[in-house]
Amino acid sequence: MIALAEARSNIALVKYWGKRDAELNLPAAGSLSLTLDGLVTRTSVTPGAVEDTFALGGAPQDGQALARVRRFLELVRGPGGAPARVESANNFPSASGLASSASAFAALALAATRAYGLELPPAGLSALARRGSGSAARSVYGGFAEMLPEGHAVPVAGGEGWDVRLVVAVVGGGVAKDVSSRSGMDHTSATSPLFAGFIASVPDDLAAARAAIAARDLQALGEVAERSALTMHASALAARPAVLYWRGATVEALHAVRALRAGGTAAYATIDAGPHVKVLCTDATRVAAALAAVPGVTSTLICAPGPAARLL
Ligand code: 2P0
Repeated sequence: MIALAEARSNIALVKYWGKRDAELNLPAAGSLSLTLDGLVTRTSVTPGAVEDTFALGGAPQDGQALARVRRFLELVRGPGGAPARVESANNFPSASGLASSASAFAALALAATRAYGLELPPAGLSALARRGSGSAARSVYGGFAEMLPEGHAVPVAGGEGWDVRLVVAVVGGGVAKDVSSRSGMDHTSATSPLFAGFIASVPDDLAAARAAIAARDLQALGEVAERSALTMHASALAARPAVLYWRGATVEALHAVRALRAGGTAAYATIDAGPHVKVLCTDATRVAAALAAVPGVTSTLICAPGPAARLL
């Protein structure tokens, strides 16, 4: 059976950074995210091939990319299951800090389970997606989702229909980053004297984010998001040697966000394992214009909350 699924990327407002079990890909702490419309991966899985193949955006993949997809398929089909052809396409740049592994493994989990005749409840699908990529566990759901330290995500109550926006300021044209989030977080947890401080900050930030979503309090949620991202990056910057994802324009965009707030516009920044700055707000037009004026910001993208992963 051929199965086609799509999933959207998500951006964490309380960050995931570090694992407690690399083999099972279990996170060291929880995290909380917003799934985004407009950042979509669409993936088909067709069992019955001679060997596993994986094409991304029409380009055949080998090496690590193919091996990662094959290991994931083996989790779904078990030993002796038929190889499959996997075809995937993103409508946004891969490996650039726009969380393509989140949408990729959420879409693959859904397509692969269906292609091999399995139907998992959302928590099971989320736990499976986590084996591919931790952040993918959250993209199984639409809107706000919380990753539990146990290893699967759950929806966060109260955020349904809340009209927030996330404005992405793309820094440096979306070129591939040189340190993957996986190696960046592993190196941070292994060497940074500030990593324990980041992990200790997560439970309170999760509680504050949940309360802010329930109250639809953008300022409270934004303040949590900004401090969680900066605490995560502080831990990475203190790794030995440092993990530095920022470019000059990243810092200038942070200043632009502060200037927006000083001028009365609600805007709060988060940054992932790349140079881009993502800004939580409601007045997306004003925020995007301010970010577009920052030298080194090459484009902006306005994202609304997006729906759950789904079969097509
Ligand atoms: C997050 N990031 O919470 C954090 C913040 C990047 C910065 O989740 O090793 O690609 O595949 O589980 O999911 C990116 O990490 O890592 C990520 P793996 P993943 O969104």
